[in-house]
Amino acid sequence: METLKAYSLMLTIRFFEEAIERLFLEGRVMGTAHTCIGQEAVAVGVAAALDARDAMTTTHRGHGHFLARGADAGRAMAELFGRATGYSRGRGGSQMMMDPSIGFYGANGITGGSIPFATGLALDAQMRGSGRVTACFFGDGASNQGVFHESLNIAALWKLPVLFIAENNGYAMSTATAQGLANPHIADRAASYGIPGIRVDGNDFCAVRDAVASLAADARDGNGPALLECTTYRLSGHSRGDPRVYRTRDEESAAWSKDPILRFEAQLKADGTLDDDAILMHRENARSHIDAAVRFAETSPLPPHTGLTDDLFA
Ligand SMILES: Cc1ncc(C[n+]2csc(CCOP(=O)(O)OP(=O)(O)O)c2C)c(N)n1
Ligand SMILES: [Mg+2]
Repeated sequence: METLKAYSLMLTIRFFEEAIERLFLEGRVMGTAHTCIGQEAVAVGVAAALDARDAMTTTHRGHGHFLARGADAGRAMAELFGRATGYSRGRGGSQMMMDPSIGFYGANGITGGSIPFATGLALDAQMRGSGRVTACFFGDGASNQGVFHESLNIAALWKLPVLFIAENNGYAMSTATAQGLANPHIADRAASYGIPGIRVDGNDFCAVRDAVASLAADARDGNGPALLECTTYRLSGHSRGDPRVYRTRDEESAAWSKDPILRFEAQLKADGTLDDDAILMHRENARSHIDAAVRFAETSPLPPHTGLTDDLFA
């Protein structure tokens, strides 16, 4: 992925998430959603290192991963608005978006739920010899689920081509990692299964991209899975309407000073790729892209009542 494309994607994700937070406050979108403001470099860094044939699974906080993988912002927004043009025809909402045609096998509202799913996708890839690598996102909280350990064990044992990407964003709802993880370094857990465990600065796009590129090449060569811990910070609240009483505004200000987008912009300016005008132009383009997505969603039809029982299996 070209650097400027990656930069645009990070902006698209940021403005998409900010739009959602605004739309909730205005009462224009119902239900709930978990935004990933502050975590854009992880989503785009991983997507930038994968091939078109590869697969991704995500969590309840998955809009960024989906957009980074190439989802259409209008259709993703329409899903949040419950419209027939949405990725799940308006029936799933934020935590049920998927599009197998771009190798995106879905969000998952069950904490840790996508970890065994990704492991199964990797088994499929191995059995078919497709050369596909599956990237599986999950949070620090999810790394405490039993299924995390079961999946890492079987993936290591069978040398499955799956990359377990832990987004250590400091919190699982209101529980800080220091309160929830006996060893705060998730990557250390890889040693229990004899697989590589690497920790990178998740606010650094290039660090994430380069680590994933190398681990994906190894997995594709038949060397099995790896665990990559990306340290970052959830700048947004856990979900809609979170008063964030479990942390201080000072802590948040310190985290904002490490904003991955500002950091990437500074880097692109320093190496002469962008100047202030170009940054402004990219920001304006990304904003109009999201404005158009909201217009598309809001003017799309609701699903017809006649189809209420379609796609129900139980
Ligand atoms: C099996 C299960 N247990 C509990 C929950 C409630 N829950 C929703 S999000 C969340 C925290 C997840 O934290 P983390 O894995 O760190 O992801 P983050 O929200 O930080 O992205 C919990 C406990 C759930 N959805 N599923
Ligand atoms: Mg977390």
